[in-house]
Amino acid sequence: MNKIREWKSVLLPYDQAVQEIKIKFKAIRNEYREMNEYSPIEFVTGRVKKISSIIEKAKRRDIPENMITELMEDIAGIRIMCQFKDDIYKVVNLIRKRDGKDLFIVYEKDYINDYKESGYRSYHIIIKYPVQTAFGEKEILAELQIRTLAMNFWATIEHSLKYKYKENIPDEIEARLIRAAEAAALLDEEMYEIRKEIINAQLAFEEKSNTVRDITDNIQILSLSGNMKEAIEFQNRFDRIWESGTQDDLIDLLGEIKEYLPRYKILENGHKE
Ligand code: 0O2
Ligand code: 0O2
Repeated sequence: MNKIREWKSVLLPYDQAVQEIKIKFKAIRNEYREMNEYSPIEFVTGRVKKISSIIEKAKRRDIPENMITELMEDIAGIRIMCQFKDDIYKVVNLIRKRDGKDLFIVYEKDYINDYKESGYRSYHIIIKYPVQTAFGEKEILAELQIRTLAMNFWATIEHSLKYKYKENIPDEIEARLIRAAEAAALLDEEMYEIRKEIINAQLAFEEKSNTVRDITDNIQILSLSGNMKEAIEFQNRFDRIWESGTQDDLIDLLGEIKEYLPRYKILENGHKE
């Protein structure tokens, strides 16, 4: 078998694991949002390490080729971004609760309390993750990096500079990066202090947009089920409330519209009751 084919088949379960883990964390975020609750997860990304980076890291760490999948922990990488520092530990607890169920924690690294010399901050959890393949179950290692948006901003930029300078970043730039990491940490602290205000504003926005979605969906059902006159009337009232009404007015209107509809047809939170 040639090298390229070999890598492709080795990396296939990693790709599947990344897709699955991403879906699972996005589902947690969506559940919170659908329930009009604050989600400690802002967004999730994931990637399988590039073959060139695997080879380069194996060389740097003296890992023999036949030991790469056992010793390299971040071939599958998931990043979970949070708005605030305390969200990171909420996500860590969510992950710990799943330990022994759909994933197995190998170890954790707290690069937040114990940040790196470079200034790097993130919480890492190395897991074993079982993947069901066409050829049976395969357990792979994956790295979960949990960080705030500010930590992610810094790490993304610093990583690209490291790539450009191949680890030999000029002293002056390195010093600035350390200062920038401290500024990002300060930003996280400041935002943490006003998080209640921010979260309440975001929840109010989310609640309003969910109510508006339910109203417009249900008005459409009303018109499709032949109640055109009522649908137009409700639409006009909605337009007036939109101009000058409150969230309570929107909720009252939604309640009234629902009374006009047969129960099984009411749409709420995007689902049929
Ligand atoms: P949503 O619901 O918009 O968040 P794929 O390429 O299909 O394997 P995916 O998830 O589409 O996978 O791409 P990737 O690159 O793994 O993740 C990108 C996701 O992160 C996208 O969300 C982006 O919208 C989201 N993202 C990236 N940067 C930011 C950011 O600064 N803020 C926020 N809120 N989200 C960001 P999705 O998956 O399209 O779904
Ligand atoms: P990628 O895919 O390019 O991100 P190491 O030997 O230090 O490279 P180790 O010991 O396996 O890595 O684990 P460590 O130190 O916990 O780092 C693993 C990953 O954390 C790195 O993956 C980075 O994604 C991130 N990371 C760690 N330190 C830094 C840092 O100083 N700056 C930035 N931007 N990211 C960091 P890789 O190997 O870089 O792969």
